[in-house]
Amino acid sequence: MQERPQTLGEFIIDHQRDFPYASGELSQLLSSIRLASKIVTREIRKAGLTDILGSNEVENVQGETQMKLDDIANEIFIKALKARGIICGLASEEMEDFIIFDEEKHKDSKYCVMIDPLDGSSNIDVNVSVGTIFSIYRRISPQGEAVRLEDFLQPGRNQVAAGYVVYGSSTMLVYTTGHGVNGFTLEPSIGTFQLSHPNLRMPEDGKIYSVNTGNYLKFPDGVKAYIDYCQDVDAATGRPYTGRYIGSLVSDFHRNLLKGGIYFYPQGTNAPNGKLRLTYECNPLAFLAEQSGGIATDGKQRIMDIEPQELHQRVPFFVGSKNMVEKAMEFLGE
Ligand code: AHM
Ligand code: MG
Repeated sequence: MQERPQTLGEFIIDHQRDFPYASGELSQLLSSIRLASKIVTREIRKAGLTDILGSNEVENVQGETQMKLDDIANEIFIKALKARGIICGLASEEMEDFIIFDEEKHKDSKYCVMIDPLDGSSNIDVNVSVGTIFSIYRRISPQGEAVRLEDFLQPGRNQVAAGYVVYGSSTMLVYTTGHGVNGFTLEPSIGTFQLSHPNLRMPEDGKIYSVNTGNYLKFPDGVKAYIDYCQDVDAATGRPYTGRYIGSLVSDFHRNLLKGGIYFYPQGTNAPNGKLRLTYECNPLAFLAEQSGGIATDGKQRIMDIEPQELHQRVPFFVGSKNMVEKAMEFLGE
């Protein structure tokens, strides 16, 4: 009989020894994310069947219409993460302020979580993949006190772990603790995540570019020139590249991680810092990109070296295969 693939639970316990002084809290935290993502999977899978589809007709803090499933996913993750008393606070893209967990059971917890519970949610109505993005930091304020804003405004290089769940044709959870990137696919009949993509490496080169070209005229000249380069014909470098843009960051990133490619959401005349949020979206994906051999930059500096100034800060974002991002930066520099 074929050997059974390792489950995520087994993998987490096995890799606890990557952290010599770890007390098991991070493992528990990852288990809570695993549980929440299974529940969110269940909700998403039946979205077309129930009245949870559609807009809540309320706007989130970013002024965007919030879908009902955004709320549901947000609550599921908060509940799962709060239940075990393993984190001291959480910030979510769906909420203006961070939440402090200060009940007795949280008093010794040293981790805080930043989360985009359902990214790309405008795709839900049309049955296209969406995702959850998460990022874990060790608090810098003293344990036992209420978590503070500074705990959430740490640069991405301080991340202890980060990952995403993509609710696609299958549900996959991909994460890193700074020791490479591993991907797990949910086996729906038994409800366990199984190690399906061990030690993921993003190809150094790729032939896919992902950008909303509808914004072309608003982009800086360097970005326009790079898009023109992607579309140019040159057999030696395999151009024109293939344009693929789902409009669901996790899915676009995931495809490029597996196949090689570049995703970018640059600044534009309408959006001086682009659209994506540094803390909830760019930092965790930058950590995964770097851990798999790729690059993530805002066009000037490494994403994970940016000192965040506010929770919902936006930054231009260029992420993907090393050689492709470097090439794009050449155009931006000119
Ligand atoms: P969201 O967090 O409100 O869902 O927005 C983020 C999403 C990304 O998933 C996606 O890459 C991008 O917005 C698409 O934006 P646009 O439609 O402007 O191209
Ligand atoms: Mg988002």
